[in-house]
Amino acid sequence: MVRILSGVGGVRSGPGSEGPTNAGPTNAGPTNAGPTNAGPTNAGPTNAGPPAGQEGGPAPETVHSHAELVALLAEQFARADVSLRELQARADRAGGTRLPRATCADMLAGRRFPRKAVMVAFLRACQVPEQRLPAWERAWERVRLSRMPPAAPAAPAAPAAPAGDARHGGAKAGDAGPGGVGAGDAGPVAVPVRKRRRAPLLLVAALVTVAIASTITAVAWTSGQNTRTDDGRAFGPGGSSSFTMRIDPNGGPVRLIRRLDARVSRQRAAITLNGASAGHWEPLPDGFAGWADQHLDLPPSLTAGRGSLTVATAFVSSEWDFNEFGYTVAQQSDGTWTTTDTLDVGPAHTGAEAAHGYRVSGETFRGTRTLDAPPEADRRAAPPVRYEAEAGRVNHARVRPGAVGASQGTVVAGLDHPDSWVDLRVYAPRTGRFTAHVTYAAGYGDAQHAVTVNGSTEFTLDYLHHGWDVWRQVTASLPLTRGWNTLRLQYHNRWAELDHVEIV
Ligand SMILES: [Ca+2]
Ligand SMILES: [Ca+2]
Repeated sequence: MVRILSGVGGVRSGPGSEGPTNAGPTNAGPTNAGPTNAGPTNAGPTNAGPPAGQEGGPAPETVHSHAELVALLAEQFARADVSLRELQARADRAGGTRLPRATCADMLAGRRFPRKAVMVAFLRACQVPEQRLPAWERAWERVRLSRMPPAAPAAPAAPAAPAGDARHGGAKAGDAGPGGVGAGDAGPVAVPVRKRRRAPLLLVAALVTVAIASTITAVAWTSGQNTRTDDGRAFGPGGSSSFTMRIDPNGGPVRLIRRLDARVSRQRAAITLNGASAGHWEPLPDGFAGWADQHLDLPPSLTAGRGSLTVATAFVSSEWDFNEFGYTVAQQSDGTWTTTDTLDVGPAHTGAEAAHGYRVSGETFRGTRTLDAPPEADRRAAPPVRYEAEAGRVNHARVRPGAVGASQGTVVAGLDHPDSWVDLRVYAPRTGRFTAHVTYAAGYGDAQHAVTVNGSTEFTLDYLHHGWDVWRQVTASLPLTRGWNTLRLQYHNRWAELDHVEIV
């Protein structure tokens, strides 16, 4: 199923049109929850021991196993008496290896064997003196060696798990991906050691990897009972990705669908199509776990008549990073949705990536995840196409970002003059009457817009007063001709802001 971000709700007595004299954008800005101010406060253990490295501090010289290393790292963390968020911020300020909270949490919980650089960055952020670091590095190397596959068949030591198999606490060095939900809050707890189970699980993981690698298209799910396995990538602050997808220049609206690991919350990224701004991947509502298929209807002005789209995605904010496991482009034509192109993102699909010119920078994760499956997609019940007002042609009005509760956080405001209007290109699979749902806010009494379809004025649309930033839907019946139509919403009486229109 394709998830839609709610475009309705969010009551606020904030900025908005205050009538015809509404001047100047009281732009509150998008509600970006940046990595440094997001998420629950992680107080961490409040063990106030002596500063790291002083007498009685952890002694890495005694470490010979992963469990011992984890216990000592946890002790160090307790002594530092800071949150994972603060550690991450310190590492960011230091400018070296990044220290995402989820990675730290996984390391401290023993779910992952860290990269050496991550461990050192962690210790530095805990203010362990530089002269103590070599002892920690030697400890790390001893543990790493103990985890290598045995040279002799008799030795029962457990090898490292294969890349990215997060289920098993398997830890490929360098696999610094996001942890599970709440991973950022995971305290330094007991270390699960699962040597006995590892061998059969390894086999399963290997089979999964083979299955993925041998699949060419994006429909590369390997599924358990209620789980799916997919490979993907993620990027962090300053990072971005781009790829090119085929579309039908003569087709209808284009929908971009992204498969993501929704356990990482508050992912937001800016999208451009062939260099032109096309909106955002907005954070999913809270409560998502596992896989999600998020979709975005692309502005028709940027897709109509084109045979391909170069999609660039730039990190804006997230609890941790922005992940992408696959993209699908669906296009509506004559009432049916067709998949015009798919891109299976991930290290097991470098061929598909190359074929789409896929590039990523600022990568924070590459690997495989096994998560709860999303609800089954149902193309017959695909959500209606959403046409954002702000993506239309705006005359004598302005685009207002920072509109709380609005779809894409952006609306058209200042539709205050006789020549203030928004033109939207809307698609009809056949000639006939269609229902338009217009989402608006009116905060200065009931308002009206004149509705024009393909240059012919049809009627006035009434917007009942509910207050600014209270997004409500009003319904209208429109006569549309097969293909693209121009819908104009024009100032008529009093003042309303426009968020988006859906045609059903
Ligand atoms: Ca993938
Ligand atoms: Ca909008």
